[in-house]
Amino acid sequence: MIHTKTFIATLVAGFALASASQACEVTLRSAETHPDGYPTVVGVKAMGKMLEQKTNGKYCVEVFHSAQLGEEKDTIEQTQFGVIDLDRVSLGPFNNIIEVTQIPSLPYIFRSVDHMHKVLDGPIGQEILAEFANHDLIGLAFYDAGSRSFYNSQKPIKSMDDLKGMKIRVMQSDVFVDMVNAVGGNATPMPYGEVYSSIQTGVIDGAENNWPSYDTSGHFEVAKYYTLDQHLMVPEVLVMSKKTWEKLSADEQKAVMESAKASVAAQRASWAAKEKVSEDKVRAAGSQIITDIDKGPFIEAMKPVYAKYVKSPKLKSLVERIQATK
Ligand code: GTR
Repeated sequence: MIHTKTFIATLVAGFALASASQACEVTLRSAETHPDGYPTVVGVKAMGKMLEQKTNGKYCVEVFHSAQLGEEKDTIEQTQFGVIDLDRVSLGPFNNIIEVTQIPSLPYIFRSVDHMHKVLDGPIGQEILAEFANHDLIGLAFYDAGSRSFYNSQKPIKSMDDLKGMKIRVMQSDVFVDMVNAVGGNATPMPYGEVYSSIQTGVIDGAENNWPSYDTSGHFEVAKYYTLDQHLMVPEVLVMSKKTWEKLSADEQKAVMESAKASVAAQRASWAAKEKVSEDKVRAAGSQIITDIDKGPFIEAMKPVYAKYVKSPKLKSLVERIQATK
């Protein structure tokens, strides 16, 4: 939190054209790996605007996009310590910290985007968000991230055989390491910001992500074979540091929660539009998109991953409840 000195605030408030974030009393710092304009940035900015209105200009949010505050794993720690107020991250980097986040991160757990929305917008989503409180964080809302598919610099992947021995970057999560190894690849966990140069220099052969990330990271420039196997649908999550949360009054906490929930619509709309724009862009740039792929063997190969991660009665029942959600 940054408390702007009163005299500066008064001065700035006097300018009709002063931006909202300059005029507010307390600026909450939000970490973000993607560049400005990315749907998650749109979502968090919408949240900040609503919060500012609800608190009559007391609180605003500044998004430090493009990994200005560091890679996701590090920003999570800093948010736990209270150095960062808000963090928009994929659920993936939480997998090794908060066990329950492994479940919505399992391959092929969601049948469709609609199914994922039904699960996350209902009691299951709330239960998962509530778990963050045991880890110095407050889970505020889930955002969309479409589905992730494999891409590489070497050759078109049409079957699991083609993946054999290929070095594929995954997020820093054991679930994803096991997932890639289960389909015959050689999983290499690393931060997002290192992927471009690692593909370029041949340290890895490829990675996996959704259309907008494949586009805005520039990975399509160095890995032009994109196989639409859609093995993951990992939601994004917006969290607040518990340290920041505890400094707020009950009314202010309510305003934060309501603003975060309300920003989901803006993020989803931005996401749907961006997915199409990014897909068109990478196709036009010469990416080869492999769509004639049989997902059956990939789904089958994930069984040991489920067996390894879905062990306790609690997690088993969670998987069953997700699958039973219509
Ligand atoms: C993106 C996600 C980011 C980051 C990235 C990654 O789809 O939006 O938060 O997790 O994937 O692969 O590291």
